[in-house]
Amino acid sequence: MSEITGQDPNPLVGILMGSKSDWPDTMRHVSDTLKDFGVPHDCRVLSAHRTPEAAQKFASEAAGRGVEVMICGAGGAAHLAGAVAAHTALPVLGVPITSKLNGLDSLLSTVQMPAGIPVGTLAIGRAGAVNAALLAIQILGLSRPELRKKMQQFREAQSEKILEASRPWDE
Ligand code: RP5
Repeated sequence: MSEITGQDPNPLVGILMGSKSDWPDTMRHVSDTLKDFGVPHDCRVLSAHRTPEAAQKFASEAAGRGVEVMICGAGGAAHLAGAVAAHTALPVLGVPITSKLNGLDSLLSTVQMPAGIPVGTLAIGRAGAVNAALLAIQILGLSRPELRKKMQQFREAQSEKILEASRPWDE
């Protein structure tokens, strides 16, 4: 299993995952995407159930550390994003991890928040992890023109790749 990376002392994005097992297939893609955009982030393994006090502390101290967006990934009875959202007014994005029930349990546990405490829930697995990072960058980009520019370049490169794939048939 690859080492968990991304422990910047001055993070703009705080990343929590319920278990080390969430890293290699899923949460690694959050960190990799943020790295591609040069966004400092702090990745930790903390669980809503196994380490509730530590997860609460991280959530309630995040804004004071300069964090502007939280991303939480958990699988199964995935309560981490909701538990974090209960302890911070920062925007919280949830990534449902693929599980023994193919992630449907994780998705429903993350998305079905009661009115009043929102969690922005992304897709199950890698797509959700990449998109959570991209959405966090878009949120940060509201006050950072350089990130908006990088996002525009990313989208242009992405479109070009798709068009490139269909070029042999166009000719
Ligand atoms: C959740 O339980 C974690 O987020 C993980 O997806 C799942 C299984 O954890 P491990 O048993 O692999 O540590 O809390």
